[in-house]
Amino acid sequence: NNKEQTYIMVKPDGVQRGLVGEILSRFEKRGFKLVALKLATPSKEHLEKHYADLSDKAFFPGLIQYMLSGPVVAMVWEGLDAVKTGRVMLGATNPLASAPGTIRGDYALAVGRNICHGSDSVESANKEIGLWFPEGFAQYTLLQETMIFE
Ligand code: YYY
Ligand code: MG
Repeated sequence: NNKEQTYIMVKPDGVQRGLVGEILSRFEKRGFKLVALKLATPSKEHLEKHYADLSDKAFFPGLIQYMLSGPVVAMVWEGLDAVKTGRVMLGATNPLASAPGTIRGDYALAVGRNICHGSDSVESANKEIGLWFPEGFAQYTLLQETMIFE
């Protein structure tokens, strides 16, 4: 099957606006398995690595400054097609283009304050999981798994 892991992060604006529980809850209720979770205060260097692909963009300095403005909640979620489905749950990068029902479409307006991050490919997910959780994470069985997966 396509069981994957994806890196999902509540950005500083999402934490400040009290949306951590809401975002966690959406992934839990969808049936994904929480495999890692922490409140983190990453360094500038760490964030520059996370967003390395965007380093030549005009918005990059502002993006890094915003990401440094407060703690973030770093998570890894596992399940069927987790990377693609995670992106669908987040909505489009620009919240003005995000469908209602998505996290950004329900809670955000501005591209530079779009409250959450999700890996865009399995390759990026593996890179991001390694960057944010070098300590690794606990293995456990999700007891409701037979009710979620065929
Ligand atoms: O993966 P995703 O977060 O949806 O978008 P990216 O193209 O990877 O850009 C990362 C991040 O940069 C985006 O979530 C907001 C910010 N950003 C911006 O401030 N202005 C843009 N025109 C594009 C992206
Ligand atoms: Mg991206």
